Amino acid sequence: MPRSVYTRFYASLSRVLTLFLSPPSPCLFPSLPAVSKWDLESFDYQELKSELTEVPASNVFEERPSPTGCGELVWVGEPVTFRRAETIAGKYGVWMKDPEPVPPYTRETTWRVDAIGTDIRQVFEYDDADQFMKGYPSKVHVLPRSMESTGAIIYRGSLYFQRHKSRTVAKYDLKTETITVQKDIPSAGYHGQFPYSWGGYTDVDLAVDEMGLWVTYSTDKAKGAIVLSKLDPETLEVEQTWETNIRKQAVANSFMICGTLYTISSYSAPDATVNFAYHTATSTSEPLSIRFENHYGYSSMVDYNPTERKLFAWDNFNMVTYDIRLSTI
Ligand SMILES: [Ca+2]
Repeated sequence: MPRSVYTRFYASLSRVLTLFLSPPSPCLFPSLPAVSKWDLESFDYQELKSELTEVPASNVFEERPSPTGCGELVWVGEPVTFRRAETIAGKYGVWMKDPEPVPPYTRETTWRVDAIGTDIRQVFEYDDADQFMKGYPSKVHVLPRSMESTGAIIYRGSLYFQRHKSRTVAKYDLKTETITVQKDIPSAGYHGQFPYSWGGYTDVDLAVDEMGLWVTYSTDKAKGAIVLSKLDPETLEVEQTWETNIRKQAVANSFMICGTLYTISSYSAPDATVNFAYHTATSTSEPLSIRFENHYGYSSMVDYNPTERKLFAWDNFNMVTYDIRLSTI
């Protein structure tokens, strides 16, 4: 066969083999299948698409995760539902696992905050996925200060959250049940000044990835464009700041993977997309079109867990995860 056809055939074979031979990503809930039928069908579709868009032969052999496991987002799977909130307080919310837990917590410990209300203080702690799915918390924390909206994150045994009606981020130590540090995010808009498109006072959105702790917001100076800062998780000092060209109110949510900010086009459309990436390494952005399904029509929180290698989201009372794939093309 001609060399170009042979190269393409070999590339397809190599990618299919990679799919089946690579170790499965750490499975959040071992009782559930790691790869659904849909995922495989979708991968086939992705394969077809990548063949049509023609991958240059010279790039074919670089298309694999880097040694750190980092890469660029190329695919988001269909949402998998783990739990539905029982009351109206759970129409919006935050749920997550700690990507770097510290004792007494583990990678199985699961956390949940129902975020409807003006005095959000309760943080539900579950020993594992089974207890979470059954709705049996092992403990209910009551925060000494109330939380604003759905931007909170859990990292290294602490809950980081934006305080109600302020630009202050607080670090709450889950073991000692105290706020250990709090700091203003300089010039950050709050309480409806620069929310995401769905509103809900989503002015300040915290995120964790392979590189550490981040915060997404905007300022008067940035005129509503997304500003991104890397935070020291110990002191909450801003280490570095990037001003993007992505208007915060034009996107539904965002998350960080490997130092890149990704935004979602819509909180309600069933056929939404991950529509922009902003790379902090190069201070550049690029448009994307990676399918992202809002299955229940109202995604109020989307965040990445670098240990689980999944997106965690809260979609209209439902707590869901999405598998992802990264590439280093
Ligand atoms: Ca987010």
